[in-house]
Amino acid sequence: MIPIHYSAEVRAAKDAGHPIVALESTIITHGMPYPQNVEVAAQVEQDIREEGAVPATMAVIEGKLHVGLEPEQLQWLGQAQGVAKISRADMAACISTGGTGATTVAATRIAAHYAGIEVFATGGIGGVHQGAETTFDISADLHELGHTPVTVVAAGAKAILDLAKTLEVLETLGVPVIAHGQDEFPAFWSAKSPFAAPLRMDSADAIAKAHSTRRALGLPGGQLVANPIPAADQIPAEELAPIIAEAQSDADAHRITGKAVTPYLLQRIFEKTEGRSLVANIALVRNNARLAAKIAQALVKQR
Ligand code: PSU
Ligand code: MN
Repeated sequence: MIPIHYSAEVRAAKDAGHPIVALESTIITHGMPYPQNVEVAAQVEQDIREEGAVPATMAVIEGKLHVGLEPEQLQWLGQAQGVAKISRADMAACISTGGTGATTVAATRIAAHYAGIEVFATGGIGGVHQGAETTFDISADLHELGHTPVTVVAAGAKAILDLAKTLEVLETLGVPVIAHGQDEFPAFWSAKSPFAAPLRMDSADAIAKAHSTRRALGLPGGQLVANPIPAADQIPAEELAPIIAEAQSDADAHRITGKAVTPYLLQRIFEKTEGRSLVANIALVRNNARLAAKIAQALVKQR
């Protein structure tokens, strides 16, 4: 077995059987600028505590798998240069070579499951990119949702993606997509999209029951809970559409490929919205963290 380096808080919660919520770290190293990244990460952890659960931010630091970061480790990671973005494909290599990497949705799910954590909060999952019919750019996050029995709360898939194709792939992989409190699949910065979510649930309890039922049936894979951004914080989809299109054509013109695509698009959208995309991103991550904490608590109570 690969040893897990727990934060003191997560170790105590594990021993006591308290609810724990996993958090990713790519959003810190590749999704937001310093120092907001560290402030937001600490704030999201605090939101989870205030809802009665314990946060476990994942990262690989100098070859060690960390489940829960101490405040000084979070500070360090938020400023570190050259941190890898690790997904399913690079996780083992990062650990075996003594590397340092931030975990994407896919890698965070792997780490959470390895540490026995069943609930995870993030901003938006990766998915099928626009133009995937020629580039084949489909995030490993989707396959991981089909593999690992962890429920993730996200504000849908990022609107930079092809949402229709993303929903089709999730269906193919047998991933339940559950909209929280509305019928539509949310579009990250906007609460609504033109797409209906396949499932809808209105409480953390119902989501926790569905999670346990899936496990009891012996089905591999986890659930995607699509939690809309609070109405007051959203950016209307009509306003964002041309900005996303410009960012995508910039990415094409600069031949951005592979892992660099998502961080590049998010950065361009940040610049073109003069930072508004980041404000919305922070609001939705915090909202997701609170719902994830409630689901983790419901799971513990139902046991
Ligand atoms: N959401 C954000 N910023 C990010 C990401 C999500 O607001 O940086 C990251 C997540 O870690 C997600 C990853 O898993 O982008 C997807 O990358 P890719 O499309 O390369 O699979
Ligand atoms: Mn990709």
